[in-house]
Formats: sequence, C-alpha cells, structure tokens
Amino acid sequence: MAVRRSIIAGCAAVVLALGAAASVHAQAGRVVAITGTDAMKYSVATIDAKPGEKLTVKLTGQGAIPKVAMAHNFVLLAAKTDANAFAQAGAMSRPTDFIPPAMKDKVLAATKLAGNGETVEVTFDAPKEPGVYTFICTFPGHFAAGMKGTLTVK
Ligand SMILES: [Cu+2]
Repeated sequence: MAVRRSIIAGCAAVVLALGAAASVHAQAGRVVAITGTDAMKYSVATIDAKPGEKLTVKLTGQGAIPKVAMAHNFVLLAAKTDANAFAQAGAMSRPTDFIPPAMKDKVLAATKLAGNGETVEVTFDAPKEPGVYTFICTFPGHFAAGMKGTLTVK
C-alpha cells in the first residue's frame, strides 16, 4: 500500500512538473524590452497591444548611479488615474517600492525596482477595454522628469 501510494505520488509530481514548465512558456506573452537610464527616460515610451494580449515587460536599469539614488520601475495605471497624484503619493512609499498602498487598486501591472545592471519583469494581460493607458516610473522625481509612457490598446 505504501509503495503503491509513492508511485502514484511520483507520477503526480512528474505531471505537475510538466504542466508547470508548459504554462511558464505559454505565460510569457510578447516581450517588450525597455531600458531605464540615469536620464530618467524609458527607451520605449509607446507600446501598442491588442485587447487582452499577454505581454511581458522587461525593464533593465542602465547607468552609473547607485540603486538607492537611481532605480526604475514600470507601473501601468488603470484608465483615468491621476498619474501625478499617484507618483507624488508613491514618492513617500519607499517600503512598498514607491507604490502608494492607498492607490494599489489603480495598478494594472508593476515591476519591482531595477537598479543599474538589474532587470525586472512583469507578465500581464493588456486591458480588454481599448484606450490609452499610462505607465510611469514611481521612483521619486522620475515621473516629473518625464519617465512615463503609454500603452495603447486597440
Ligand atoms: Cu525611474
């Protein structure tokens, strides 16, 4: 009985492992590679997507300034979100990677912070509703310096 149970458990583990590998591959979606620099700009500021399209944004920090003073993230905001208010509230939220806890419901997708030489990524489904969605870097001062872009769903 114990032997039979372990064989069944073993088979289940293999099936689970195969399933996980297959779904990781399927979940990557279209990759959008973006670089964030010390100039506080995204190398890609406009992204087009189909409604509901699966996307993986990979953001790489590139520069010479230490992470504590210069890091970047990619935060996609829900339609009609006040990006300026979000960035200002975010600037005071270092423990949550500058994403304001009170406005968390406005976040459609977000990466962690990438310092110089680091790459962070997030996989998400583009909104189903056609429109123009704003993405911003919430590191203090970066949105004000122009670190923003748009995801156009059409
Ligand atoms: Cu930034």
